[in-house]
Amino acid sequence: MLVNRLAAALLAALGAISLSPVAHGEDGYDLWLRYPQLEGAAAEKLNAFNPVIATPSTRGETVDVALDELEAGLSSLLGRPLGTGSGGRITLDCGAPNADPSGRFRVTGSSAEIRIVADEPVGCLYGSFALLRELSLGRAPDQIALDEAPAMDLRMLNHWDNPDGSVERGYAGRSIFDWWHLPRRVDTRMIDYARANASLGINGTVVNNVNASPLFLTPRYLPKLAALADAWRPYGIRIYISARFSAPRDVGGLDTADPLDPQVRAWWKAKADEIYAAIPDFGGFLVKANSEGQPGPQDYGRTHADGANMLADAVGGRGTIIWRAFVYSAEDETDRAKQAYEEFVPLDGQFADNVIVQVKNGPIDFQPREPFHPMFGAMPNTRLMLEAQLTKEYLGFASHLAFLAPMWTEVLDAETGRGGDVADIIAPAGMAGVANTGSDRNWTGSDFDQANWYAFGRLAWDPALTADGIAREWAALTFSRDPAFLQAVVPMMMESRQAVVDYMTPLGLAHLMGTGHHYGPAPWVCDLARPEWNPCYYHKADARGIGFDRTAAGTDALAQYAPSVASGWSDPRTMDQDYLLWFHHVPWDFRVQSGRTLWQELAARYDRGVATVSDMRATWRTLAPFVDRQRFKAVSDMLEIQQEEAQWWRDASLAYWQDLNGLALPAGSAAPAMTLDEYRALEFPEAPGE
Ligand code: BDP
Repeated sequence: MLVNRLAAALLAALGAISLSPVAHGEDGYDLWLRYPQLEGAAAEKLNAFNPVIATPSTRGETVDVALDELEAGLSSLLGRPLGTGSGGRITLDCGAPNADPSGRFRVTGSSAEIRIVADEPVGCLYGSFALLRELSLGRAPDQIALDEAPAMDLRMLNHWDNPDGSVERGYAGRSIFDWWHLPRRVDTRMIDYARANASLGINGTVVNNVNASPLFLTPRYLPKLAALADAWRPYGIRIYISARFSAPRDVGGLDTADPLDPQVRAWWKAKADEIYAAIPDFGGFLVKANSEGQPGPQDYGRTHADGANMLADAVGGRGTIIWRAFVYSAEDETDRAKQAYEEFVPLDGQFADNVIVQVKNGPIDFQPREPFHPMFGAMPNTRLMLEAQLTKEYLGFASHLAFLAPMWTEVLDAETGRGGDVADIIAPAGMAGVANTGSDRNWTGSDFDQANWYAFGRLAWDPALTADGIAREWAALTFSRDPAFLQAVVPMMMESRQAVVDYMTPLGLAHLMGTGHHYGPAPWVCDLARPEWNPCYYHKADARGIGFDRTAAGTDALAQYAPSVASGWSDPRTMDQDYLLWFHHVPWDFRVQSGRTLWQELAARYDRGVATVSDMRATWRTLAPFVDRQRFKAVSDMLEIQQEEAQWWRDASLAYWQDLNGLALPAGSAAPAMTLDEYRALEFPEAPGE
């Protein structure tokens, strides 16, 4: 895209074409880095400033990238090449490279100069992107005053990509990583990927699925990984891999992977040495162990700490072990929502310093809404990192418009009652996002899913940012700066996630999706081998009532939270209704806070969800004048799918609940379009992502 922009700027200068924000169809490839030509007062101010980039005294690959970005971005915003003579100077003072850069920068503007100052080159790169963002949003050069440092060290994407090019829970085509042609050919997409990440401050990437192939630990893959590491280094991105715990057996020729076995320890140490010889700034390993059939230390009667510390010892001070807390076991009778806490909290203080435990936002699994994970705050002597899912496995895949920043800020801002909110707890570690990228031209399968990549990066940089502020920025950079557009599109984005909650899993319900592919409603599934694979396990509905009793009378999962938090959720009459059925089993005629019965409220929430999608479609229809035709149509088509599927979720769910409770639908609530048996009979052999 860099080349495209330079070419466009050149052509514009020759008078061959004029760049205009919506003049041509766009395919979304340029993400939020389009930098369309400024108009009106903003254009006048930047033209009056007349930027000229001063050559910095210290150069290097990262500073060179920053200079290229500034040159291309500014000329695109101006609609002409930059001057070289007199004009407003843009100066960079970038310090020296450092193995552990803070990323901090300051950008200050006056009528004659914009200064970008950082301790290390990557700070200059972040500052350059921040400057371009501010200018693109219409800020005048002399008004620029930024002083920023990331809130957390690790801001990373986790790709669930496989060596064969498939992507687990990927809805945007095939993997972006071309293992077949690497290391000889590094696709230009790898550079554009790095640019997009660096523009947000993302500084780490795990390139393979947590359900890891041991191939990534073989000599065959090392040059491939090294080629990517080399391509991304100038952008401040370190490469990590998911490590399969049984690799010493799978590819190491040993007959055990016991973390306390000296040969196993020596194998990992030698493996780490081999990797660091090829990639000196290799980030480390991400590990999913003893979960969903993955191997782990418990196979040998050892603990998660034994496993993590063995790897931590192998990488030593060179890298980090990120050990996932997403564990649950078939043999365990415990409420699934309690298992991670029960396994990990007793290990607090036992993990090596270079181990981070990565915890999903909620205690089950990336549902449309979950309470925050009770591990946050419960392990004061362990660094905990938050794992969010950008790819919308449980929120309508790429087809549904659901802006996830409101979900993530809900979690980040949640008070744990044990040393701050979740953002405070994770600050010493970081945030990981399960990536939503793929080979689709628009990267994320739909235009609006780009917003989730963007929002994740912005929040990992600064969790104090507001969701609507991020929506506004993204929409202005991605579609149009017109205030009339933003005034309509931001509220639409802001209500989109709650709409999904309403039409899929209202009032604290969870995990009612189709078996395996997780596409569409299947609350009726009750007969799968493992109890916690069944939607019935989660809703516990019958003729009398619905919901999972997690109070002391039930599984007492509530007791895993600090008393101040647990007490807020203990009384179904006064608590936040959004978590009602997560924590309580109540009769169908239970009176909720609206004064309605639970049954009436449930129907009303489903209806509200479907109605919100209709509103979103109506809003989008009014926005045609602001968006190029290609992307306008792409979004419209997706909204149509979402409308149909929202209706389907509502209808099939109500049909099933009615079958259990025998109640008539509340007045004003329309009958489902099909019978329950018809919904149950639907099959989706081609559903993506499995
Ligand atoms: C579940 C996904 C599964 C992942 C798992 C995980 O369905 O594909 O492997 O999470 O996070 O939600 O490990």
